[in-house]
Amino acid sequence: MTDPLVIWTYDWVPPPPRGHVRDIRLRWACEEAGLSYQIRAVRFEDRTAPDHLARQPFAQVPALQDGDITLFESGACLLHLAEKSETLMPRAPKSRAETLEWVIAGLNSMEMVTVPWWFIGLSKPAGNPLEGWLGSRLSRLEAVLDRRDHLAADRFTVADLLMADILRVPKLRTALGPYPALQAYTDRILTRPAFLKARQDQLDHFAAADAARAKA
Ligand SMILES: N[C@@H](CCC(=O)N[C@@H](CS)C(=O)NCC(=O)O)C(=O)O
Repeated sequence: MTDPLVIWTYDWVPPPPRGHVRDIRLRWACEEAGLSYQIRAVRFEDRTAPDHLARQPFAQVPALQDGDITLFESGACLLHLAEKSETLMPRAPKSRAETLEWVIAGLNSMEMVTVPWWFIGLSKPAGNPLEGWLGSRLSRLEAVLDRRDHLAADRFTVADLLMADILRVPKLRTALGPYPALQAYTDRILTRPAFLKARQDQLDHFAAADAARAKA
């Protein structure tokens, strides 16, 4: 019997990011693909300890353990999971190539804008200097999703999972009004039972940590 996959996250985070910590991407992918997995947690205060740096050199989460393979970067972890299940990535070369390109586009063309936009917006809610850059990316993605329901392969893939998670960065989802196709796409992908379970499981995980810390 093969060992179940292990998804590493923190034992605790402050309330604002709960439901958004990127281990959710891996939980969600495993739920979609029916892959069994365990959650293990590094103490938030111990994130720069050598054990954790060995699995995530930036002291972040998530990390994924699959037997003797340990991976960091949520995108790399998702692609590793996608190799295990056609639910996440079709095997036909053209569909597989489309899935790969949209995973990279999610990370390198969208998330490289959405995260700085969100972060700068925390201190500059009006007049965010990245508004124009974000708007140009959202407009182009709107044009793509106006013509089809999914990014790649004419069906749900790990690229949609990742893009929908990127588009739900706090504040962005409510700013999707001028982009009806993007809004409909995000709403649709985020009603998938696998996402709802992954999100609830993450919220429960951090709530349990609160209870454990209150007892200690
Ligand atoms: N590029 C990384 C980003 C990971 C990341 O930002 N993780 C956050 C949680 S969602 C984290 O660990 N933040 C704590 C920190 O940066 O110290 C990935 O996609 O895995």
